[in-house]
Amino acid sequence: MSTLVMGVVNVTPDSFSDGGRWFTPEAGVAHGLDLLEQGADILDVGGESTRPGADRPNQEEELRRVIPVIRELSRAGARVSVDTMRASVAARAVEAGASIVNDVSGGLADPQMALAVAAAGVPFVAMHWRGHSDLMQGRASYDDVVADVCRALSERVADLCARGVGRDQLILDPGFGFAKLPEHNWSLLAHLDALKSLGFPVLVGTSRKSFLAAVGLLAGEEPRPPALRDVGTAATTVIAGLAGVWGVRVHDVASSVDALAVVAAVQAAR
Ligand code: PMM
Repeated sequence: MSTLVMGVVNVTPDSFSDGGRWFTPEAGVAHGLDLLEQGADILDVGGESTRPGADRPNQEEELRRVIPVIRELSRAGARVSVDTMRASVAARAVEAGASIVNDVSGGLADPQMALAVAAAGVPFVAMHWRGHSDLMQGRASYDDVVADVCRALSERVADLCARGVGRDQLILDPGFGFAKLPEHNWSLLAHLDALKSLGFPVLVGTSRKSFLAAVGLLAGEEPRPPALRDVGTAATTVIAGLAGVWGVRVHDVASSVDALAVVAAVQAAR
């Protein structure tokens, strides 16, 4: 099966690459519709920035941000995921039409998440996570990042399944940029096969992340700002597509759709 493109719809004032751009519900919906036109298979709607040091919105504020956008985009026929660490938000989002729950904490931030996902019966993206954004970069230390992330994700699988989540609901994500230094992100990208060998669909979220800021620059050149990381992101989409992952989560949908068409053409020629 070919790799799916999940387009990012951040309804936040402060996400690292696009914070504030689609902050009203109308702007969020219009952006989602635009990403659908560019070829997105899934729209990932989130109301909380996970940028290092970002403040968390309270539950009411998070619901106020995401629910109207999810409702409208679902009504328009989109397959929508909700990017949240709160069980209550996940449950309300599914009622509003979301058909995937994407939790960057893999169910660790809210002890009720597993129950909510088991009850909803929808696919659940469990990402590798080591704590909220104020703490995570202090925890970017690994013996062997690929083995450590695989082990941690296997533990999440065991815990989630013990709490009633079906194995067939799970999608795993190594969590690029979350408690990871650049070398950790490159190792994980180089070893997507190890993640796939856990036996679950894999989601890759490298889009515009800071490890892409300095790649290929000459000495003395400034790191690229997030908006100039889409070519690098598309290159990671090629790598993810060749590895046969389930999906890529990206801000610039058009370039990843093109990148995956190239992957498909090469594979068809083999
Ligand atoms: N990254 C961000 C937010 N949500 N969800 C998953 N599953 N994987 C990710 O890598 C991921 C995510 C942070 O990026 P953003 O602030 O630009 O959305």
